[in-house]
Amino acid sequence: MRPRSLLARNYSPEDLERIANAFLVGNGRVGYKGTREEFGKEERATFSLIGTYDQREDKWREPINLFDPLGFRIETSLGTIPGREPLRREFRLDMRHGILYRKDVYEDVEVRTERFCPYGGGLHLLQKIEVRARKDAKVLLSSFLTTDIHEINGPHFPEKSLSFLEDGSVLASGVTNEGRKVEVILREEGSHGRRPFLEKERVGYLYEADLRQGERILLRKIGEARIDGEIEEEAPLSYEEARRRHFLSFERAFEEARAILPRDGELQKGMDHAVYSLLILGNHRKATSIPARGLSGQVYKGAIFWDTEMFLLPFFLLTDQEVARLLVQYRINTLPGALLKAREFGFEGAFYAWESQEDGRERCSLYNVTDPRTGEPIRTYFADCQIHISIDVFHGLMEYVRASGDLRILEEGGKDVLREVVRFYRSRASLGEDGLYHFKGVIGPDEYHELVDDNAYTNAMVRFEIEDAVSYLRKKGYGGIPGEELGEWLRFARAIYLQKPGKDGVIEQFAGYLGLEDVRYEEFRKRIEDPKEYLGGKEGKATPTRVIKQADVVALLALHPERYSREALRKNLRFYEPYTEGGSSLSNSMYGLLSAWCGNLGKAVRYMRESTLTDIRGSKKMFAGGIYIGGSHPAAMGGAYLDLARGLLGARIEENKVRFSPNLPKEMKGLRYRYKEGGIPKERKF
Ligand code: IFM
Repeated sequence: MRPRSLLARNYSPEDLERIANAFLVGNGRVGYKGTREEFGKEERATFSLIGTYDQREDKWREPINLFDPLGFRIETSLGTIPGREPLRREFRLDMRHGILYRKDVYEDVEVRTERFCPYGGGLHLLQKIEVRARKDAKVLLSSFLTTDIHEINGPHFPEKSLSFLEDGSVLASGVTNEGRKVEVILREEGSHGRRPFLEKERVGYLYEADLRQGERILLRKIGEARIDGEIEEEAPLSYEEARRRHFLSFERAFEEARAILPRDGELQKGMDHAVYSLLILGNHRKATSIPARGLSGQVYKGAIFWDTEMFLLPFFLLTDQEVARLLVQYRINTLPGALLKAREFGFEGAFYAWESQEDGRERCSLYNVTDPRTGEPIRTYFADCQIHISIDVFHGLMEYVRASGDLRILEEGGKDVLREVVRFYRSRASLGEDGLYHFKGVIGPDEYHELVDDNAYTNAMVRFEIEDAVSYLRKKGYGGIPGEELGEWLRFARAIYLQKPGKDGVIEQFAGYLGLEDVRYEEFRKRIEDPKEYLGGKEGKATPTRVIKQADVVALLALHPERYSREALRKNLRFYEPYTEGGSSLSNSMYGLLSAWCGNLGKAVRYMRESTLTDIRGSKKMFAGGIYIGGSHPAAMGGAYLDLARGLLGARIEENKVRFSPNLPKEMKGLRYRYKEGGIPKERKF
């Protein structure tokens, strides 16, 4: 057991990026990176918000970052922070209570802070600062709200201003390029008298005190954001009361969702971090879904990918179906964007956006990476051809319906999603001379090979998901979609061409894949000249080879093991593993899941462990071509949870009844798994 806390002591500057992502706090609506309070835009300090986007001129549209209420500066006779090096420094993330603590010891003062975003709450960020004298010292603490913030594709606020409000709070206000009014209000209570100050891009107070050894200045701050004047929830009046509530509710959510693993401190820490990272993304208020980089900022345009349905949803289905419903609702609400995209590409039905924002329109640029050497944009076909996204959305919706038994959501727009997705694939398929439907010119989960025909994942997922949905809806006697129509879906699905395992048991990733240069990743990597080099696409070095970015056939087998023989599962795991770069953080968990189905439990645990430690280690790629893609990795966290719950415990949830068929390695015997059934917390010992 133990962990529950993540510690970074006397960290070095190279660790800062990793800590910023692994130690972030949030509540599914807003978040704040694990950066030091004196950090600003240069260090990418970010008060992030999910669901409000802005576009500046022809730059990429991305979520706005909020004005930053955590600014501080401390002066004593020995110097200024920032600018001074502490003797000791520490961040401690209390994962059980969702609070980040900082403690820095300087020669004359000790600085302690804590911060959190109230669990289940609105757009609030709270912070406490304590400056304690280690020897008699005159301390000047300035605490401020700043409009000088980090933005990747900004500036997003051509207009912005700072002011004092009548009650002494300070206000930063701005209007985005798209005309959204954004305000951040900061109210603070201090232990000492204060003087207001207003300077370019900063508004706040100065607290001055002659401290005797052991005395302190204490400050409590409550930051609140409003978009277009909307108060999502009233800001708490009292810091301590809000903290008490948050502490208890986060603890409850965490303890009810965590697994207690015997005798493996590292895995416990990783799994706790995965659960923590998923809980801080659980939004109980709006159907905004979860961006690929979660609350860590504007990377990937704050967009929602297949990550949500395939990697994140399973956690919420087993721990908090209120959040799961909102995730599904988001896809229902964004159906118009998917209908529009299909029309724009010349198809019918719903072609969901590869990178989706609040309106569901496609936000993935046609030139989504750059050449790091020349800076030239590279044409990528993710938006045009990564058509598996629609069936992933379909899968997510049906998983939710099957898990919760909530057929009502079908009446509330869910059935239109199903229908339009099927319509899309019918219009996108071409009928071959073999009398079967083929999907040509697509991209599978391995994004390096573009414009390929008959990607195994895509074809099989479309077929299996439609078949499974029809059989479930028929079994339920669901009349929202007429039986005749379901029959047509089924006829279509059954006529989709499926790659069968060859004589050697291998399922070819796409037509012609096996004819590519047979070089394993370990050998191939010697050809990489620049670590930022983009390996896929027309000119990419991986393109003429069998090297793939991430699990593709393996993902299919991991998601639908019941459709294949154990032999086929094993052979494909063994075949694809050496060709897989694992460049995407999504890859490990699919390998973990398939390893579990193959009974290779040691390997399953290894992949799951890697996945849980993704952000703690901060080892993932920071660049795709020349584009910065750093940040946190929610899908790796959700994927690790999937490996544990589904792969090792065999958890299956149907209409709120969870059944297990465990497949645990010896060393994990005694594991205690906590989940919910119909909203009721349960624990099961294995
Ligand atoms: O959705 C993934 C994709 O599969 C690989 N590139 C990153 C995306 C966002 O996580």
